[in-house]
Order: sequence, then structure tokens, then C-alpha cells
Amino acid sequence: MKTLFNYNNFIELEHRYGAHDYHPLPVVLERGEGVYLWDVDGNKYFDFLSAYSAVNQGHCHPRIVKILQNQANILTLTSRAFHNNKLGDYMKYVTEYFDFERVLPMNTGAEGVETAIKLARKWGYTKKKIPQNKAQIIVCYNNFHGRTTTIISFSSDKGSKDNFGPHATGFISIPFDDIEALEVVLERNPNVAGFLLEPVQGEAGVYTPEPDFIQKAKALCHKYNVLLIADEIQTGIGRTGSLLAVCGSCDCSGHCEKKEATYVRPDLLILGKAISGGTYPVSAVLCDANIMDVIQPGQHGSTFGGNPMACAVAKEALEVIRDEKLTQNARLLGNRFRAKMQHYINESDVVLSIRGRGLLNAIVINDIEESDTAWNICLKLKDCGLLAKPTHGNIIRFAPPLVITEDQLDECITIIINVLKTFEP
Ligand code: IF1
Repeated sequence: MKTLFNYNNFIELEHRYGAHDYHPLPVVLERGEGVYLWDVDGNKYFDFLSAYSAVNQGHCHPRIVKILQNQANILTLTSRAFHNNKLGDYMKYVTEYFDFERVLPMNTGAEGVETAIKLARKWGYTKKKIPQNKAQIIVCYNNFHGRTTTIISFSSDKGSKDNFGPHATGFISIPFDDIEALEVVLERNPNVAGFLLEPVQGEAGVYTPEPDFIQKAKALCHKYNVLLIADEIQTGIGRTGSLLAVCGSCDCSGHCEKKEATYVRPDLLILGKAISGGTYPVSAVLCDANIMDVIQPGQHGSTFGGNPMACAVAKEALEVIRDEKLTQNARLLGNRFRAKMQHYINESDVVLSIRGRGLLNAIVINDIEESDTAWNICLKLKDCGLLAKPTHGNIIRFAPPLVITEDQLDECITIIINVLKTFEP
């Protein structure tokens, strides 16, 4: 490892002048390309976090960067007080891409979730005739949907939530992947407007539900006239080996006939992160007109939502996913990654298991949640040229950009296994 710079300068500046709301790995990055990142000393790393799945298309994708630069020279922001010549084109493109009638553009994931909650509640009052201020949204334990005051109100993570009250009401928590619990709550509560879930729980540690859970949940939602709200901010845009994780076992990017068998169509779909190709904050809520049209002028919005830069970038980012068959790549290489890792884990005392779908995976380290084993493994991975981050103490998430090749993946598997071997008793 080269060390030209005193890393501490960069890190100390952040520590001295910034809020202490993160505990980053001690690496200072200055450049990215595809699956690679370089630090200020010129050391090269494989990125196995992809900015929490926001750079599925790889760092600084030339097509996306070019569109961003071009649009920046022409027009960046108009607000929605006026029309712009990019918004309508993007709206047509994104709704056709995901097969919904309408889209509402926002910027961050949390804003997308807030938007979906507002849509579900207003639909509940105006269409389902829920009495005023009685609407409930069902959520899952160990969810992660963002950091706003409303969203943390239904978090089960003490660190995210404690001392930030008073918390918002109107949310009912059930265990993830528990169809009976869902039915019990739906039976007892006529005022439920929506069921909000991550198709794969990311922050919780990459938990994949039973294959038919989402299908069954959708059927129950239909039976009780409740909206199924899929937060695909982290799982969407190819990450799990299907265009959306709700596509289930289908790898068609949502556009083949097979879709009918496995695809679960949520009533509200929330996208963020990779819809921007990792360049610029873009999020979106998609649904059909009967839901979207409950919102009328003046009832929701955002200064930056739907701006021309965002529209140009998001369209290109989605086109790259399709043109480069990144969804299919995530599926194939995800299977390869888990198979090869499992082979090692069978003989390992330090790793208990691997789980995940597509290129959203996690290994569980054989230690207590409070231990620093996973952190130390990540430090050593960094020294060996691979960046990954623990989630929940003893779990390490592995989520490279979807542009990774088979040879690059094999190189990474070798790095990971060699590092893990040094932690074996
Ligand atoms: C942090 C995790 C990832 C998300 C889902 C909404 C949002 C997120 C499913 C909000 C955001 C982030 C944000 C980042 C850490 C992170 C994360 F570790 F917490 F779980 F991705 F893996 N829904 N996820 O995953 O989107 O407002 O941030 O754009 O907050 O520290 P945002």
C-alpha cells in the first residue's frame, strides 16, 4: 500500500468540521471507474458496496456522465412552477419501463418513501373511505426506509429512533416474511391503507423472504383493499438479478411473458439510488392513475424533483441497465459468488453462512453482534484492495457494481477467501 498523503488530514477535517453521524472505514477516495475506486495515494480497490447499491452501472459510467455534463451546460433547474422539455419525455420513458401509468419524481429515497406514505393515506381517505386521521400503514420489523422523522417512527432500530421523538403514529409493525401476522392485522384493522416492505431487507442484513411471501402478501392486500407498497430503493434496478426484486425468479427486466408467473405488481413502487447511476439524487414513486390522481396541485412537490438534470440522467441510467444486460449479469454472477463462497464456508469456522439474491449478498460472521470481527475483516479486505462494510456488527454486505465481470468477480472471491482464512482459528 502506497501512502503519499497523510490520510489523517482528510479524516481529521471531516471529524473536526462535520457532524459525527457516520463511522467510515479509514479510506479516502478520490476517483472511480467501473468496479474500481482509487484512494488519494493511488491505491486501487474493488468497490463491494456500490454506495449502498446506488452505482449499479459502475462508477462514472461514460454514457451517464456525458448526459450529465451536456444537460448541465443547457439547463439544470426550473422548479415545477414551469414545464421543462425533459420531464415529459422522462415520465413516459420511466412509466413504460416499469409498466405503471404515472410517476411522481423526487430526489432522495426517504422522500420517495414519504411520498408513497402520503399517497397511500390520501387514497385511504378518499377511495377506501377510512375515517379522517385513522389510516394505518403496516410495516415490518427491522425495516430500513430512511431517516426522516416520520420514517424513523416505525423503525425498530434504537440508534435510528431513540431520542428523536415524539414519534409519528399510524404504523403497525409485523415480523418480516410472516404471512399469518399480516393476515391477523389486516383482519382486525379496517383502517389499513397500505403495507410497506423491502422485498429483501437490506440494512437488516440482507434477509430474503420465502419465495411466495410477496405473492401471498399481494393477494391479502387485494382481499382487504390495501395498497402493496414496495420499497425497491436498494433492491431495484437489477441489483437482485431481476429488474425489481418483486419480479421474483424472473430475469427478464420486467418485460417478458414469464413475468405473469412470478412478477408481483406492487400498487406503489418506490425507486431511488441506482435510478441515478450514482451521479445525482433521483427518486421516484410509480403507480396507476387511480392512486396517483388523488394528489392535486399544491398537495405535494419538491423544488428539485423532476429537474432536467435528473430526468436526463435517470433515463440514461435505466437505458444502460438494459443495453448492458446488467440485470442478467447480476443474476449469473450472484449465483457464481454464492456457490463459490458456500464452498469455502462449508469448511470455515469464521463464516457461518451466505445469503442474498443477485449481487446483493451478505456473509454472517461466527461471532456475537457486538464483536469487532466483521469490522476487522473489512479493514483487512481494504488493505487487500476490496472495500466492504459491516452491517449489524457481525454481518458483511457484498454488493459490487453490476458491471463486474466474471474474471473480476473471481479475483474478488480469491481476495475475500484469503482474508477470511487469516481469521480462521
Ligand atoms: C444511511 C443501509 C443501505 C434504503 C431503503 C430507503 C432508503 C434506503 C430500502 C433511504 C437507504 C441507506 C442510506 C444510508 C445507509 C443505507 C443502507 F445500510 F442503511 F441499509 F443502502 F444499505 N429505502 N439506504 O436502503 O434512501 O434517503 O438515503 O436516499 O442512511 O446511512 P435515502
